[in-house]
Amino acid sequence: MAPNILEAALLQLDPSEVTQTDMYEHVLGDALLGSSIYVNIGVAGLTLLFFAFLARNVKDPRSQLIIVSAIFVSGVSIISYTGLASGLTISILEMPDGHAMAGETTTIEGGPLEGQEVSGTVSLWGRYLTWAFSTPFILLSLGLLAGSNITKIFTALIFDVGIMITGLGAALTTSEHLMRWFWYFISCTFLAVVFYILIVEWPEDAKAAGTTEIFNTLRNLTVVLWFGYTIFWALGNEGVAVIESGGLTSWGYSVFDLIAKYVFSFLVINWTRKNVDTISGGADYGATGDAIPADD
Ligand code: RET
Repeated sequence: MAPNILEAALLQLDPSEVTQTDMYEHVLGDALLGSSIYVNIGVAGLTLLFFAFLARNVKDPRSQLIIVSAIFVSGVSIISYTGLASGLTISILEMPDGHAMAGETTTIEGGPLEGQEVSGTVSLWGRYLTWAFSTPFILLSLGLLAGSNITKIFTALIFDVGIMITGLGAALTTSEHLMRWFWYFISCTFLAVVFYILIVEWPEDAKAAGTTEIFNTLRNLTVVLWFGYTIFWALGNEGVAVIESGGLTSWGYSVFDLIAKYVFSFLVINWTRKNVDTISGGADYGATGDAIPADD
């Protein structure tokens, strides 16, 4: 006989009873969710090797700096998806009253808790945490390509970190529904600062540096995709839950990541290795100490 409402509530586990091992098993047991994570670990690893191979003959330090910055986006991606796959940066959270997923339960898909109901929904909060480390390298390579100055690059990077940390705040806040959207609002204002630099400031710098064409391509890709992430968060299971499934929401981000990270980095690295003369700051670029030639 099916349990009545009271019995069902009693049978439900509290999220605090779900361990890291249970989350690891859940990812492993949920084909849709699991594949959205494992595919990216593989692609990140392959692109790390491929990009290093592509850039193997570049000797100019300024070109290498841009390339290393783009390569490390894949480095952070491995960290990010390994955190999710291992159960370390993924949790079941109970959404506050008023949220579309309030009162929802999650069925654990694998391991000893297989089939067990837990109150709350799966949050892949590790994504937002690690975006704080990957996206600055995307912007660094873009700012250097545009030949921008330290002040503008620094401004873009710190506001970018701000976007992701406040995004993490939005995802992890369970006390009050409105506070989630307040975090989201702060995050969007930081995004506006980054967009201003991308759309107004850097194109001027890129013109002077002779990199307008590649800069515009990468800038357009970035603005469209980053706007996409922002809308997708609002529509996914952490926002208004037009997309309720955790697995589908996760796949959405994974597809965005494939383009915003690997296609972006490929374009940066491939262009840079073929245009070292445009990018070069000389053999001493960035040298410190004794390597800097004396004036006299
Ligand atoms: C969140 C939610 C809060 C509001 C805003 C967001 C924007 C996220 C962006 C993410 C870009 C991620 C990339 C990852 C690749 O490694 C955090 C979704 C504004 C712009 C490019």
